[in-house]
This record gives sequence, structure tokens and C-alpha cells, in this order.
Amino acid sequence: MSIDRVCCRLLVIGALLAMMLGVTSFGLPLVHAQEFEIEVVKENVYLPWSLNFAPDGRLFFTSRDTGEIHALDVTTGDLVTFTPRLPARAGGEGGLLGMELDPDFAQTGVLYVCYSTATQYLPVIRALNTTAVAHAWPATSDLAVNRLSRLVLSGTQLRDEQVLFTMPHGPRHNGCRVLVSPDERYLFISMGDAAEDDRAQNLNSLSGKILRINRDGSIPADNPFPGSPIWTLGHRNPQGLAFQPDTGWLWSTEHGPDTRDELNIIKKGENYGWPICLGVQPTCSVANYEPAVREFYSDRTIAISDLVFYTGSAFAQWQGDIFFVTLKTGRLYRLEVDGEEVVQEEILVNNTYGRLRDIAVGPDSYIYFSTDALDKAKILRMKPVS
Ligand SMILES: [Ca+2]
Ligand SMILES: [Ca+2]
Repeated sequence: MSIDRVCCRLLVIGALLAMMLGVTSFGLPLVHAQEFEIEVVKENVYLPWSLNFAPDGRLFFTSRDTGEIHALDVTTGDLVTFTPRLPARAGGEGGLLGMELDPDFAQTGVLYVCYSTATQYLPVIRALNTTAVAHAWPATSDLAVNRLSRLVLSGTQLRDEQVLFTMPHGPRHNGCRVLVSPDERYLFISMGDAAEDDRAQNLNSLSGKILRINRDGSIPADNPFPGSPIWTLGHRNPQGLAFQPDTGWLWSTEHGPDTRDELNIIKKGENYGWPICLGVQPTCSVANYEPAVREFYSDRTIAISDLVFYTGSAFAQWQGDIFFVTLKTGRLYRLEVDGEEVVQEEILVNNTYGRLRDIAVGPDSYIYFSTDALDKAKILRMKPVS
């Protein structure tokens, strides 16, 4: 493992300069700087889209374009790849995307995945490498779907796939973040508009929605639209979901078009405005409109990806803060929130590693994040300077 201290010292100097000025570059007060270092935990992996820590401490991750699920020992670097690979249809923004381990995973091996697939496959060897077999687009694109499945991991074998439901697929905006609620009753799934923006306002389409189902795939009786898994609507491409520990609120990050990536608090039955209204715009013509808590930014996007609330002892002063990563700007942000307001914001990593895809807090309370490279991707961790 290598330690990349150079970036961190530069960042700390930047933070100290900002402290001397008394503000961050975004005009919010900067209260304190925390020194950290970043280690490469694993390199040369295929686009790790979803990072999930298992009860035994291993880091499970999906590889978007190979359709594989891996388990990484973050101490030794040993990597196990489960079989078979899933019939994920890589291409555009699709492939094997989100994953969540069931609360009973240690006993049952049950996990959930959200991935792009097709009802007919044409196996091909992609240019990726000779072992990475993906599946070509079928001749008729209508055959492609995004699928939420329940699987059982037994040893190193994935078996008993049960498709809970399917959603429209698009070349872009396939959402697919999956999260179990803190009360362990529900699965929340984010779904993009599949590049058809009008679908986000259509309650007959699962595109452009955040969905809630019971863990067995059934629809909760108290969902806001009876008989439908739809929990909220009016989303463009939400690819981050996280529950806030102290409030139990569900927060989400969402890609804006060419401006205004969003941070939202997800409230039952609310309409987040897309494609009619954007960002923190306070009012909108749609019913039950909920503006974003914060937008990044009014004149550009950062390509916001997944978020997590920090819990743990390694960075005691960051307890309860939001951390999220970004794609095209390659950033790791930290936000402190108070109620529905962001009161502090800083950029801890600024394109040192290229595009960043997912973020998770490990059982060691270090912050893990992945780069978005097709191959030669890295899994990194941030820890206090020792
Ligand atoms: Ca919105
Ligand atoms: Ca994550």
C-alpha cells in the first residue's frame, strides 16, 4: 500500500489559508481543519460502482462493466471474485451498478443488486481484457431493462436470483443506488429518467423516481401512491442515497443537466421538480414540490455521485457530516448540516485521482472511496495522519 501524503499536505495548506481568511471558497465559515492521509487499498480493479462493507469486515464491491461482485480484504489486499458473473449489459452508463447487503446477510447471504440487462444476450469479448466477458446490446434496444434482484451468496457462489422488479433502461441516467432503511424493513432504490426526461413526472413510469419496497419485493401498504413502489418523483438521475443517523432522514444526491447538481432530503410523496424546475428554485408549478437543500452550482455541475454520513471515531470532529464524491471534477466534499441547512462545506480531494464513484465508511471508521476508471481503478481510504 502506498501513502499519498503530498496531496494531503497541499490540501491542509489550502485549508489553513482558508482559515486565515476565515471562509471557504464558497463563503461558508470553516471551523477547523483535520489532517488526513490517503492510502491506496487496491488498484487495477474494474470500475467499482458500489462499495459495501460486510459484517466480517470485507469490502464487497460491484464492477460495472464485468458484471462481477468481489470481496476485498482491506488489510491484506486479497481479492475474491464470486461466480457466476451477472448478465449485466455494460454500455453507456449501464452495467452492474448498485448493491446492498441484507441486514441478515451474515446468516443468509442475501444481497440485492441493481443492474442493466437484456432479455436476449449476445455474449462478446469486450476490449476490456480477455477474461472480461460482457454482453452486447441486443439488436432491439427495447429489450434492455434495469433489474432489481435478490441473490444469495453461498461460499463464493451467487445463486437463486429472484428478480424483484424491472425498470426502464437508457443509455444514460440509470440510477440504481440501493439502500436498506435503518429500521431494516424497506429497500430504497434510486432510478434515473433513462434519458427520457418526461418520464420523471409520469406516475405510470418507474423512471426518474426513488422507490420503496419491502425486503421481500412486495409494495408497502403505506406507500404514497397505492400499489406503486414510487416513494418520490421528479428526479433526473439520483445516484446517491444515505440515511442520516440522528434524524433518520433519507438524503440523496442527484445529477443536474449542465447546471445545478442537487442535494435533496427525500420526503414521502414529494415531487423534486425535474424536468420543470431545478436545484434550489424555491417554487414550481408541480404539486408537492420540494426544492433541493443545496445545488452545485448555478452555472455548472460537478457530476455528484454517492454520499455517506460519517460515523466513527477516527475523525471525531467530522461525526455526522456528509461526505460525497464527484465524477467529472474528481472531488471529495465534506458538508456539515444543521437541520435542512448546509452550514459548512469543504473540498478534501480535488481531482487528485480522477473521477470518483462511490464512498463508504469502513468498520475501522476510515473513509473509503473508489475511482471511476474502466479498468485500473483504485479503492482508496482516508485516515487521520498517524
Ligand atoms: Ca430537483
Ligand atoms: Ca456508497
